[in-house]
Amino acid sequence: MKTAIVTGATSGIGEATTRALVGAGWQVIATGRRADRLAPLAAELGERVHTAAFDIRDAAALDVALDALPDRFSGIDLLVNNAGLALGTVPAQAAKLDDWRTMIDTNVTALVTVTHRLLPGLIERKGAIVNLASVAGTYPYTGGNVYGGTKAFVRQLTLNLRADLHGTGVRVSSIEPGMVETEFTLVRTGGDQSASDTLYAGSDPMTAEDIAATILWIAALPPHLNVNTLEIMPVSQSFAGFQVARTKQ
Ligand code: NDP
Ligand code: 8X3
Repeated sequence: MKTAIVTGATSGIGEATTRALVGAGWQVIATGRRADRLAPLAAELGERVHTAAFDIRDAAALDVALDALPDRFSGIDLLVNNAGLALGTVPAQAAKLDDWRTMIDTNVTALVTVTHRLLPGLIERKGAIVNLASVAGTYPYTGGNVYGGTKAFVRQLTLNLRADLHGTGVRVSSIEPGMVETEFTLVRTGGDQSASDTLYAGSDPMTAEDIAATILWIAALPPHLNVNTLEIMPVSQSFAGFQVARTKQ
Protein backbone atom coordinates (compact mmCIF):
# COMPACT_ATOMS: atom_id res chain seq x y z
CA MET A 1 0.00 0.00 0.00
CA LYS A 2 1.30 3.46 -0.93
CA THR A 3 1.80 6.07 1.79
CA ALA A 4 1.21 9.81 1.54
CA ILE A 5 1.83 12.63 3.96
CA VAL A 6 -0.61 15.53 3.72
CA THR A 7 0.32 18.70 5.59
CA GLY A 8 -2.59 20.85 6.72
CA ALA A 9 -5.12 18.03 6.83
CA THR A 10 -7.33 19.62 9.50
CA SER A 11 -9.51 21.49 7.01
CA GLY A 12 -10.14 22.41 3.40
CA ILE A 13 -8.00 20.97 0.64
CA GLY A 14 -5.77 18.90 2.93
CA GLU A 15 -8.70 17.24 4.69
CA ALA A 16 -10.43 16.49 1.38
CA THR A 17 -7.18 15.16 -0.08
CA THR A 18 -6.73 12.84 2.89
CA ARG A 19 -10.24 11.47 2.32
CA ALA A 20 -9.69 11.12 -1.43
CA LEU A 21 -6.36 9.32 -1.04
CA VAL A 22 -7.71 6.90 1.56
CA GLY A 23 -10.74 6.29 -0.65
CA ALA A 24 -8.37 5.41 -3.49
CA GLY A 25 -6.46 2.87 -1.40
CA TRP A 26 -3.63 4.97 0.02
CA GLN A 27 -2.65 5.27 3.65
CA VAL A 28 -2.10 8.82 4.85
CA ILE A 29 -0.11 10.65 7.50
CA ALA A 30 -2.40 13.60 8.25
CA THR A 31 -0.86 16.64 9.93
CA GLY A 32 -1.92 20.03 11.24
CA ARG A 33 -1.96 21.93 14.52
CA ARG A 34 -5.56 21.18 15.52
CA ALA A 35 -5.50 17.73 17.12
CA ASP A 36 -9.25 18.05 17.76
CA ARG A 37 -9.77 18.06 13.97
CA LEU A 38 -7.35 15.21 13.27
CA ALA A 39 -8.91 12.83 15.82
CA PRO A 40 -12.37 12.62 14.19
CA LEU A 41 -10.77 12.32 10.75
CA ALA A 42 -8.74 9.34 11.93
CA ALA A 43 -11.79 7.86 13.64
CA GLU A 44 -13.76 8.20 10.40
CA LEU A 45 -11.09 6.86 8.06
CA GLY A 46 -9.69 4.12 10.28
CA GLU A 47 -6.31 2.48 10.45
CA ARG A 48 -5.13 3.80 7.10
CA VAL A 49 -4.69 7.24 8.71
CA HIS A 50 -1.91 8.16 11.11
CA THR A 51 -2.20 11.63 12.63
CA ALA A 52 0.52 13.96 13.85
CA ALA A 53 -0.46 17.28 15.44
CA PHE A 54 2.27 19.90 15.33
CA ASP A 55 3.06 23.36 14.01
CA ILE A 56 4.67 22.91 10.60
CA ARG A 57 6.96 25.89 11.34
CA ASP A 58 8.54 23.97 14.21
CA ALA A 59 11.35 21.94 12.61
CA ALA A 60 12.07 20.04 15.83
CA ALA A 61 8.41 19.03 16.16
CA LEU A 62 8.48 17.86 12.54
CA ASP A 63 11.48 15.66 13.32
CA VAL A 64 9.76 14.23 16.40
CA ALA A 65 6.62 13.45 14.39
CA LEU A 66 8.54 11.78 11.56
CA ASP A 67 10.81 9.84 13.91
CA ALA A 68 7.72 8.55 15.73
CA LEU A 69 6.00 7.19 12.63
CA PRO A 70 4.84 3.60 13.00
CA ASP A 71 6.92 1.29 10.77
CA ARG A 72 4.16 0.77 8.27
CA PHE A 73 3.88 4.54 7.65
CA SER A 74 7.62 5.20 7.48
CA GLY A 75 8.12 4.76 3.73
CA ILE A 76 6.58 7.87 2.21
CA ASP A 77 5.68 7.77 -1.51
CA LEU A 78 3.82 11.07 -1.82
CA LEU A 79 4.33 14.42 -0.11
CA VAL A 80 1.42 16.85 -0.42
CA ASN A 81 2.79 20.21 0.69
CA ASN A 82 -0.57 21.79 1.42
CA ALA A 83 -0.32 23.57 4.80
CA GLY A 84 -0.38 27.29 4.15
CA LEU A 85 -2.25 30.49 4.62
CA ALA A 86 -2.82 34.07 3.59
CA LEU A 87 -3.08 36.76 6.23
CA GLY A 88 -4.59 40.12 5.36
CA THR A 89 -6.14 41.66 2.26
CA VAL A 90 -4.73 45.16 2.58
CA PRO A 91 -2.04 46.76 0.38
CA ALA A 92 1.61 46.31 1.38
CA GLN A 93 1.87 49.75 2.91
CA ALA A 94 -0.93 48.89 5.37
CA ALA A 95 0.05 45.29 6.06
CA LYS A 96 1.43 43.90 9.31
CA LEU A 97 5.03 42.71 9.22
CA ASP A 98 4.13 39.87 11.57
CA ASP A 99 1.57 38.62 9.05
CA TRP A 100 4.19 38.66 6.30
CA ARG A 101 6.61 36.72 8.49
CA THR A 102 3.97 34.13 9.38
CA MET A 103 3.17 33.57 5.70
CA ILE A 104 6.85 33.23 4.78
CA ASP A 105 7.56 30.95 7.76
CA THR A 106 4.61 28.69 6.86
CA ASN A 107 4.30 28.78 3.07
CA VAL A 108 8.02 28.93 2.29
CA THR A 109 10.33 27.98 5.18
CA ALA A 110 8.22 25.14 6.57
CA LEU A 111 7.50 23.78 3.10
CA VAL A 112 11.19 23.62 2.19
CA THR A 113 12.03 22.09 5.57
CA VAL A 114 9.52 19.26 5.11
CA THR A 115 10.65 18.76 1.52
CA HIS A 116 14.36 18.67 2.45
CA ARG A 117 13.69 16.19 5.23
CA LEU A 118 11.67 13.80 3.01
CA LEU A 119 13.64 14.06 -0.24
CA PRO A 120 16.09 11.18 0.40
CA GLY A 121 13.22 8.74 1.04
CA LEU A 122 11.23 10.06 -1.91
CA ILE A 123 14.23 9.51 -4.18
CA GLU A 124 14.72 6.00 -2.82
CA ARG A 125 11.07 5.18 -3.51
CA LYS A 126 10.73 7.15 -6.78
CA GLY A 127 7.95 9.08 -5.11
CA ALA A 128 6.12 12.31 -5.85
CA ILE A 129 5.67 15.79 -4.44
CA VAL A 130 2.56 17.89 -5.00
CA ASN A 131 2.94 21.51 -3.92
CA LEU A 132 -0.01 23.82 -3.33
CA ALA A 133 0.87 27.09 -5.00
CA SER A 134 -1.84 29.48 -6.21
CA VAL A 135 -2.92 31.72 -9.05
CA ALA A 136 -1.76 34.44 -6.64
CA GLY A 137 1.80 33.37 -7.47
CA THR A 138 1.34 34.21 -11.14
CA TYR A 139 -1.16 37.09 -11.26
CA PRO A 140 -0.77 40.17 -9.06
CA TYR A 141 -3.75 41.67 -7.27
CA THR A 142 -4.12 44.38 -4.65
CA GLY A 143 -3.52 42.89 -1.23
CA GLY A 144 -1.84 39.79 -2.66
CA ASN A 145 1.65 41.14 -1.88
CA VAL A 146 3.58 38.66 0.27
CA TYR A 147 1.04 35.85 -0.07
CA GLY A 148 1.49 35.95 -3.85
CA GLY A 149 5.25 36.15 -3.34
CA THR A 150 5.26 32.96 -1.28
CA LYS A 151 3.23 31.13 -3.90
CA ALA A 152 5.50 32.31 -6.72
CA PHE A 153 8.32 30.79 -4.67
CA VAL A 154 6.43 27.49 -4.41
CA ARG A 155 5.83 27.41 -8.16
CA GLN A 156 9.46 28.14 -9.03
CA LEU A 157 10.77 25.74 -6.37
CA THR A 158 8.66 23.04 -8.02
CA LEU A 159 10.23 23.67 -11.41
CA ASN A 160 13.74 23.86 -9.96
CA LEU A 161 13.19 20.60 -8.07
CA ARG A 162 12.20 19.04 -11.38
CA ALA A 163 15.56 20.10 -12.78
CA ASP A 164 17.55 18.86 -9.78
CA LEU A 165 15.65 15.57 -9.55
CA HIS A 166 16.21 14.83 -13.23
CA GLY A 167 16.80 11.12 -13.69
CA THR A 168 15.67 10.13 -10.20
CA GLY A 169 12.13 9.21 -11.19
CA VAL A 170 10.71 11.58 -8.58
CA ARG A 171 7.75 13.60 -9.85
CA VAL A 172 7.07 17.15 -8.70
CA SER A 173 3.96 19.19 -9.45
CA SER A 174 2.71 22.67 -8.63
CA ILE A 175 -1.07 23.04 -8.38
CA GLU A 176 -2.23 26.61 -8.72
CA PRO A 177 -5.87 27.01 -7.81
CA GLY A 178 -7.98 30.11 -7.95
CA MET A 179 -10.87 30.52 -5.53
CA VAL A 180 -11.63 27.42 -3.45
CA GLU A 181 -14.23 27.69 -0.70
CA THR A 182 -12.49 26.52 2.48
CA GLU A 183 -11.50 28.15 5.75
CA PHE A 184 -8.85 30.06 3.78
CA THR A 185 -10.76 33.36 3.72
CA LEU A 186 -11.85 33.03 7.34
CA VAL A 187 -8.16 32.73 8.26
CA ARG A 188 -7.13 35.50 5.89
CA THR A 189 -9.63 37.94 7.38
CA GLY A 190 -8.81 37.06 10.99
CA GLY A 191 -12.06 35.16 11.54
CA ASP A 192 -14.52 37.43 9.71
CA GLN A 193 -17.24 34.91 8.82
CA SER A 194 -19.38 37.45 6.98
CA ALA A 195 -16.45 38.57 4.79
CA SER A 196 -15.81 34.94 3.96
CA ASP A 197 -19.49 34.24 3.24
CA THR A 198 -19.72 37.38 1.07
CA LEU A 199 -16.69 36.43 -1.03
CA TYR A 200 -18.04 33.02 -1.91
CA ALA A 201 -21.77 33.91 -2.06
CA GLY A 202 -23.37 33.18 -5.42
CA SER A 203 -20.02 32.63 -7.12
CA ASP A 204 -19.99 28.86 -7.49
CA PRO A 205 -16.35 28.58 -6.32
CA MET A 206 -14.25 25.44 -6.50
CA THR A 207 -14.53 23.05 -3.60
CA ALA A 208 -11.82 21.36 -1.60
CA GLU A 209 -13.01 18.11 -3.17
CA ASP A 210 -12.35 19.52 -6.67
CA ILE A 211 -8.71 20.14 -5.76
CA ALA A 212 -8.41 16.83 -3.92
CA ALA A 213 -9.61 15.03 -7.07
CA THR A 214 -6.96 16.90 -9.07
CA ILE A 215 -4.23 15.88 -6.62
CA LEU A 216 -5.45 12.29 -6.71
CA TRP A 217 -5.43 12.36 -10.53
CA ILE A 218 -1.82 13.57 -10.52
CA ALA A 219 -0.81 10.97 -7.95
CA ALA A 220 -2.38 8.19 -10.01
CA LEU A 221 -0.77 9.10 -13.35
CA PRO A 222 1.57 6.52 -14.88
CA PRO A 223 5.15 6.93 -13.61
CA HIS A 224 6.46 8.32 -16.92
CA LEU A 225 4.21 11.41 -16.73
CA ASN A 226 4.85 14.60 -14.74
CA VAL A 227 2.40 17.47 -14.42
CA ASN A 228 4.76 20.42 -13.98
CA THR A 229 2.20 23.10 -13.20
CA LEU A 230 -1.55 23.00 -13.19
CA GLU A 231 -3.58 26.22 -13.00
CA ILE A 232 -7.25 25.72 -12.21
CA MET A 233 -10.07 28.19 -11.55
CA PRO A 234 -13.82 28.21 -11.16
CA VAL A 235 -15.55 29.36 -14.35
CA SER A 236 -16.93 32.29 -12.36
CA GLN A 237 -13.44 33.72 -11.72
CA SER A 238 -11.29 35.39 -14.36
CA PHE A 239 -9.06 38.42 -14.79
CA ALA A 240 -9.32 42.15 -14.22
CA GLY A 241 -7.02 44.47 -16.11
CA PHE A 242 -4.19 46.84 -15.28
CA GLN A 243 -4.88 49.98 -13.28
CA VAL A 244 -3.77 53.53 -14.05
CA ALA A 245 -3.25 56.22 -11.41
CA ARG A 246 -4.14 59.69 -12.78
CA THR A 247 -2.15 61.82 -10.37
CA LYS A 248 -0.54 64.22 -12.87
CA GLN A 249 -1.96 67.76 -12.77
P1 NDP B 1 -7.65 26.04 5.06
O1 NDP B 1 -7.46 27.25 5.91
O2 NDP B 1 -8.96 25.39 5.02
O3 NDP B 1 -6.54 24.94 5.44
C1 NDP B 1 -5.22 25.30 5.71
C2 NDP B 1 -4.51 24.14 6.37
O4 NDP B 1 -3.14 24.54 6.61
C3 NDP B 1 -5.13 23.76 7.70
O5 NDP B 1 -5.19 22.37 7.81
C4 NDP B 1 -4.15 24.32 8.72
O6 NDP B 1 -4.08 23.50 9.88
C5 NDP B 1 -2.83 24.20 7.94
N1 NDP B 1 -1.84 25.11 8.52
C6 NDP B 1 -1.77 26.46 8.46
N2 NDP B 1 -0.76 26.92 9.21
C7 NDP B 1 -0.18 25.83 9.79
C8 NDP B 1 0.89 25.64 10.70
N3 NDP B 1 1.59 26.68 11.19
N4 NDP B 1 1.21 24.39 11.09
C9 NDP B 1 0.52 23.33 10.59
N5 NDP B 1 -0.49 23.43 9.72
C10 NDP B 1 -0.85 24.67 9.33
O7 NDP B 1 -7.20 26.50 3.59
P2 NDP B 1 -7.09 25.71 2.19
O8 NDP B 1 -7.45 24.30 2.35
O9 NDP B 1 -7.82 26.51 1.20
O10 NDP B 1 -5.54 25.90 1.90
C11 NDP B 1 -4.66 24.82 1.66
C12 NDP B 1 -3.55 25.31 0.73
O11 NDP B 1 -4.11 25.67 -0.53
C13 NDP B 1 -2.80 26.54 1.26
O12 NDP B 1 -1.42 26.38 0.98
C14 NDP B 1 -3.38 27.68 0.41
O13 NDP B 1 -2.49 28.75 0.26
C15 NDP B 1 -3.62 26.95 -0.90
N6 NDP B 1 -4.61 27.58 -1.78
C16 NDP B 1 -5.88 27.85 -1.35
C17 NDP B 1 -6.78 28.47 -2.21
C18 NDP B 1 -8.15 28.85 -1.79
O14 NDP B 1 -8.79 29.67 -2.48
N7 NDP B 1 -8.70 28.30 -0.71
C19 NDP B 1 -6.40 28.79 -3.59
C20 NDP B 1 -5.04 28.49 -3.92
C21 NDP B 1 -4.19 27.88 -3.06
P3 NDP B 1 -4.10 24.04 11.39
O15 NDP B 1 -4.70 25.40 11.39
O16 NDP B 1 -4.89 23.02 12.13
O17 NDP B 1 -2.66 24.02 11.80
C1 8X3 C 1 -5.84 31.70 -3.00
C2 8X3 C 1 -6.40 32.19 -4.27
O1 8X3 C 1 -7.13 34.25 -5.53
O2 8X3 C 1 -7.57 34.18 -3.13
O3 8X3 C 1 -4.54 31.30 -3.16
O4 8X3 C 1 -5.32 34.52 -3.92
S1 8X3 C 1 -6.60 33.86 -4.20
